[in-house]
Amino acid sequence: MSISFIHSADLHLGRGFAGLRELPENIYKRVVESADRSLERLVSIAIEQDVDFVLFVGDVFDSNDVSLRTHYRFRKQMERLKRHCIHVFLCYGNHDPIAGKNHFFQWPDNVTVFNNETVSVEAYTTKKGHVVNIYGFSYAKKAIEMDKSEEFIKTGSGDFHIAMLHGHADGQTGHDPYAPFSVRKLKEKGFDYWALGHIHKRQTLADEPPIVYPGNIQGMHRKELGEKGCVLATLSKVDPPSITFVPTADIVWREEQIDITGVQTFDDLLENIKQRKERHRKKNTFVHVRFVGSGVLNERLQSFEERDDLLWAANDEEDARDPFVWIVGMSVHTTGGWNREALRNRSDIVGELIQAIDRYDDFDEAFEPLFKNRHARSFVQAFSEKEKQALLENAERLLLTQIMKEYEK
Ligand SMILES: [Mn+2]
Repeated sequence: MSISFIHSADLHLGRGFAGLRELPENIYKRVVESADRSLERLVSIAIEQDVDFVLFVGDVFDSNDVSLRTHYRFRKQMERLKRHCIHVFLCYGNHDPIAGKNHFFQWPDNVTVFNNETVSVEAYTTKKGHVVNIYGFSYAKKAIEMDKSEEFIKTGSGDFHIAMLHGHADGQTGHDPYAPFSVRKLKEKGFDYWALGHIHKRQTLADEPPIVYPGNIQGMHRKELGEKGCVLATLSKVDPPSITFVPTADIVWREEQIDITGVQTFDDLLENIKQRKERHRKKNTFVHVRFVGSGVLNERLQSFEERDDLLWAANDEEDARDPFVWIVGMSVHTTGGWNREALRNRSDIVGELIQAIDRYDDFDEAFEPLFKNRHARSFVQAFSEKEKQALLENAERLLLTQIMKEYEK
């Protein structure tokens, strides 16, 4: 006796990509459609694998203001599943709560929506006659502060019990702590599978029973690195559960670190960048390049204009390639060939500068204008210690590059 299903969350369909307007038109179009294409692949996999059902655990849409086109595309994929008699269970998350929802279309009748903020249960009978109890809830508004796991209580005589929970596991970072819960408590509740959503990084928090974040289906910025997709799960009454990640993303985000130590010319540097690009040629890829090390190219890399030109050269003719490997940005963490300790011990302005940087802790004062500005305030959050350190290191690199250039004249 076994069942199989696809577990997916955080599709964020209809998301805008304001930061990527500089892209060539054909690549920008691909970005806009990337999540839709990922969903299309996910549905194809569900059909090929002939799963019993598909779960979408919240943040299906990026907001309640997404376009008619986005709703239409989603409905079309649900209809494909319907033609193959595959049922869908869906709950809405903090990005697409029930209140204020824009209903362009009705979903076909193979889609069951958990339309209440209180946890409820749906009993579903598979083609082989197994009864699966599926539990879920949707966000009514864009935040839930309470622990929803309390409301999940196994009921009825289903063969399998699956819980859908869009929320924040203890110990996670980088996401709003909505519907927070403890993994330890979930384990004690006797369910066969916890289908989580909300955290975009794919991870298995427990094996028995499986407690799984499938991650989002399409990376949306340079911090969401690597393959993205869904989880194909098989649960059985005799064998251990099988949990397989299936990549579906249309564009993969990567990072490449290039050490400039010993690199003498821009010919060599550009050649190096082009070789790195070919490593990713199998899929549409966005690459962020980090330059590290120290050497003769440092000074010119610190210049915004020259970096911009290098970026342009690295992407030359790339818009005609299929798949494309596009360099989306470059960050410079390089230094000149100098020895920081030796510079620090000097009794001139260079030594004073480095000593002042080492003593520096006036971050609050430096950030004050930013946090007092009512426009900036809504975009900027408090800086972590690590981010403060990175800002300081960047400032040091820029200052030293300028000052040493004058000294070495
Ligand atoms: Mn969320």
